[in-house]
Amino acid sequence: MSASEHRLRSRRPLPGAERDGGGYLLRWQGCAVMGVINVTPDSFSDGGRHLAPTAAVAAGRAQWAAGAGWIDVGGVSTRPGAAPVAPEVEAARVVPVVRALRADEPGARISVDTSDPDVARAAVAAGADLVNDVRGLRDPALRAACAELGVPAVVSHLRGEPATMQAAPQFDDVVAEVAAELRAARARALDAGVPDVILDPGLGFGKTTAHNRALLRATTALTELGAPLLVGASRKHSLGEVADEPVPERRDAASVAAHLYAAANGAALVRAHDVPAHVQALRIWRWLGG
Ligand code: HH2
Repeated sequence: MSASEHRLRSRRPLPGAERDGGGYLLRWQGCAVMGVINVTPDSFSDGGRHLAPTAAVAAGRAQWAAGAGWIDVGGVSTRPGAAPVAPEVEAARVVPVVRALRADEPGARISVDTSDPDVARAAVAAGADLVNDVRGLRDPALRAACAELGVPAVVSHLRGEPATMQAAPQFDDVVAEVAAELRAARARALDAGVPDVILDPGLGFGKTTAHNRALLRATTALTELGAPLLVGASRKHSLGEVADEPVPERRDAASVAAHLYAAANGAALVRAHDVPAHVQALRIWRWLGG
């Protein structure tokens, strides 16, 4: 079985992309790894570890050297109950890291994990190639920013707000509802002029363990929504519950297992804290014909 090809368009130069009409087209085979760099004091699994810019840049460079396809830099924790962060503080965390990574690794693809249009603009000016929004570009100002900047976006599924999302997640048919809402969010983004989107079911964002299981098991169906699919299960609570591991940093084996399942069912990207473990696992799986 040969791995399927995925495509992402941008109107800005994107490392590794070819010229395509007036823009750029990135193509890749199989499942790539998006490394997580949380420049925060309070992220659920690695808060504080990369708050110092030098630590964040070193970790990003190590992820790129280990074979990441993207490095995702975020300055706000989205865990339930996390304290709000002013956009100026968020920008002060992520922009120097993006700028230094761009300078040190000109070939790296860099994503900024934000829902704020001003942070997105500042990060793209500093060298980010992609906007990753856990709120699915529901803010028209963020859609307009991505359209104007000419950068593609990750459109992730979330109802409500991260602070309260786990209070009482409710779906009648989680797969059908998430698929319909992602389809609508994709259309809204493209209509606004965003060059392209990656879709993400938003595992753990307003979902129970049963919802997350149903969405993972529906990976193949979700790859048919007309965009590359990103799956972000890394270290999340549901994996800890099923694997019986209460400490998030000890959930990397569980994360690899969930992500290999997603890759085997057509995911184009997995968002992971432990990049070397994921790259190794995916290489072996590909070697065996997966
Ligand atoms: N999960 C987190 C953050 N950003 N982006 C996408 N597209 N998909 C995800 O599943 C996703 C995401 C949460 O993980 P993390 O960044 O490690 O934690 P925190 O929000 O506490 O910083």
